[in-house]
Amino acid sequence: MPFLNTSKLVTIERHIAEEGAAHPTSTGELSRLLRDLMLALRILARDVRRAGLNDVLGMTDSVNTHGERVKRLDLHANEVIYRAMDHGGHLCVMASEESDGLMRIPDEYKKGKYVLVFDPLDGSSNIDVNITIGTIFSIHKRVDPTLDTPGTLEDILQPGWKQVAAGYAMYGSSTVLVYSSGNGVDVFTFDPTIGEFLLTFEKLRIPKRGRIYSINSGNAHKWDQNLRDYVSWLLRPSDDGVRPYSLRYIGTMVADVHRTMYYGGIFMYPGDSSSPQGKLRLVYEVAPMAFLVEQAGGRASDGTRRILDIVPTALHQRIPCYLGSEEDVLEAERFLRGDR
Ligand code: AHM
Ligand code: MG
Repeated sequence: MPFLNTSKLVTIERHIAEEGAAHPTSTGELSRLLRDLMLALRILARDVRRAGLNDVLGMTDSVNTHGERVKRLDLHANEVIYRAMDHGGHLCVMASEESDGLMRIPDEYKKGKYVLVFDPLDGSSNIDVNITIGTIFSIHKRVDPTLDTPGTLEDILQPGWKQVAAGYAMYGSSTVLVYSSGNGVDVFTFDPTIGEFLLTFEKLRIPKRGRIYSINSGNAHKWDQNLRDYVSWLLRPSDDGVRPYSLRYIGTMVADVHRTMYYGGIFMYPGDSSSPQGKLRLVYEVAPMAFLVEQAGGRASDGTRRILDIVPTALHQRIPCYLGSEEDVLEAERFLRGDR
């Protein structure tokens, strides 16, 4: 698959504004919210690139040359996003992997009709060793958009199918932004020389089937028999040459799902005997990725249910996940039911 399928020179801000203008009832508020978020992502793209130079790597209690306490990069990312978003007047509340409770909009700022949840730096175990990391975000409308009061937990605990937009930035060999507002998935690549995300791939489609699976096999001793059977089956050569599958596992969900979006196959973080709900968080990790995967024509399941139908019951709730090519995820579900 080519990695550039458009000849248009379009920035993400223009793309979002045009999408908004196509809706007759649009007030432009979502576009302005996303413009603020893009600023945060551009700052993070810069900071991730300069991480080793900035003394921000690793868990540290040290003090930098300016006498400031040095923060972990993931906490820094959390703050950058909050500071870019708290005063715009578009949000009523935020939540993040790095903050225990709700992130409230300060009293002095207007409360808007949207809710933002995010994982500021996904793949934290890879930060210190220069391996790809990312930022995941998801936007909902608040339950009652006519209110101008602070948002509540109820506004955050909405099922994934109600997302207005979702995306991720991936800080890899280049920084890419993968975004959807329900009109398919578009990919933008950051050009650091002009400070803009430019459209590089329109309407990305996940192949119906892939030949790559992605899972932390170090946990295999804790998997149930059906999952073991599925992974063994993936590794058994088939007469048609489709199997065996290759294993790829980066350990950053953003990067493992990004590869799956282009090449197809399946990314899994299952439940196991010590963590029945797996590791990944429903609200700000799995639901936004599931939205993007479905928007690209793929399938996203917790093994038995469509991820986007699940109503969260807690902010930091975990959920098993199987994301990727439609046929691969269907096959995994069959095995997990014991139908194979
Ligand atoms: P994080 O949000 O603390 O970075 O944890 C989430 C990450 C995912 O990006 C990745 O898929 C998973 O944890 C890897 O976990 P493991 O090391 O157990 O395989
Ligand atoms: Mg994460």
